[in-house]
Amino acid sequence: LVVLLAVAVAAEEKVKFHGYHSFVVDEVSSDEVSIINSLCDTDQRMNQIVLMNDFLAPGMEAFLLVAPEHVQYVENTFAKFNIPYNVVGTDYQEQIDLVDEANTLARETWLADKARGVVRAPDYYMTNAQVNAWIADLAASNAHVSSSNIGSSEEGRDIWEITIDGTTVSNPKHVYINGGIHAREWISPSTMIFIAHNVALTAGGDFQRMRENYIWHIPPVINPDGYEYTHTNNRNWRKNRRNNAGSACFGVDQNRNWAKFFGGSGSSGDPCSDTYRGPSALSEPENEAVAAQIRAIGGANIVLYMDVHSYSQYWLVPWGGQSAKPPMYPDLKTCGDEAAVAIQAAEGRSFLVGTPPDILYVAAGGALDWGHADDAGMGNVKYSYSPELRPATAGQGGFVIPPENIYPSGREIFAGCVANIDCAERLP
Ligand code: 0X9
Ligand code: ZN
Repeated sequence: LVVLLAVAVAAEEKVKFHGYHSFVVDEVSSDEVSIINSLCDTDQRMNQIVLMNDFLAPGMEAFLLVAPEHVQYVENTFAKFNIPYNVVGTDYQEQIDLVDEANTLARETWLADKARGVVRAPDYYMTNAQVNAWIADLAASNAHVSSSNIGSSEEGRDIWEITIDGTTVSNPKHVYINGGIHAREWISPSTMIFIAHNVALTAGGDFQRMRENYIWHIPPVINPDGYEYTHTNNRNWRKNRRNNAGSACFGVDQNRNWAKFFGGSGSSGDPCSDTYRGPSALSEPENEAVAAQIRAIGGANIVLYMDVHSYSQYWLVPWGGQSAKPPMYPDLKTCGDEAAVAIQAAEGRSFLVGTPPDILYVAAGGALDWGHADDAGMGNVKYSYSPELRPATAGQGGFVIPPENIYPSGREIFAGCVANIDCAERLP
């Protein structure tokens, strides 16, 4: 209790991870899943032995962030159970600080370029305020770009959506891509911003073709409260900042809160869990704001919907909430595979294509499933995906990777989108 109180009192200060070790266990067995789960904190306020995978299933790479005073204990436990492991980092705060320093430099260079008239996509991780100012600027300087405030977060922040309509065809279809549903996955909003910038402005090639043929809708940060919190309080925050009634713990996992399979396995009813689903389907205003936009466009008019995460390098296909596949799975998989080929050709990285249960775990209430489902009031988009962006592993940086990744991530994910869209148009 004393520890919990101390943690609660300190909660307003920025959480630091000095000396935290990054432990990785490759391809965990089901026995190892149980051992690791009992080793890790069950309460998000502890921050002592943190399971960075929100959920662990056999076959996955486990990533544990361990406070210095518990490193010996974790090593002993792994030795006792004969679990092979690697320590891929010994100071998580240093990893965070190095990326922050690189980010400051990248921002200064971008601002200096801008001052001398060079307009290019931001290659630094922006704060909420910077994202919103950038969106306003893009819309103000380009007649075919508009910005709309699609709703308010739990704490009252605006949720901005970029719309790019440079179409030259009649009855154009739409593309809808949302970023930043999980706060700590910083490469997601930046990749969305890269794509928005280039679809809006780049002459020639696929950017121009995509601009002229489709109306693009991109809200890059659909969890602005959580995103802000990763900048001000805890780089490791995942959920939104819902003040949960009757609990001392904050936050709903917006990717367990959607209506399809709501409440099913892989989601938690405990507000202190990182996969807390919330009190009811679409209880979170941030999700409802996105849902309303997709309903208004109409799923049949949307050629591609994506809810974009990091990390692991996957191109996830519905269903996430159950092992059985949707009837349209063969087409979804075919086009996902074509996306992966295009991604590989763009920057040389492999992305694995499949359903969450097949390659990760069952997780009910995800945006991916709501996007695809044709139940009343749901997305009804045939081609609905949840990419997990770079890197592939915790050892390659996990959620905290240098801003030099933003352009290549943008190029490869845009290449994946183009291939996915072209495939969708080709199939009956
Ligand atoms: O667990 C998630 O929400 C996603 N992984 S993450 O590490 N970015 O949190 C996977 C989402 C897969 N979608 C569904 N299972 N519906
Ligand atoms: Zn995520």
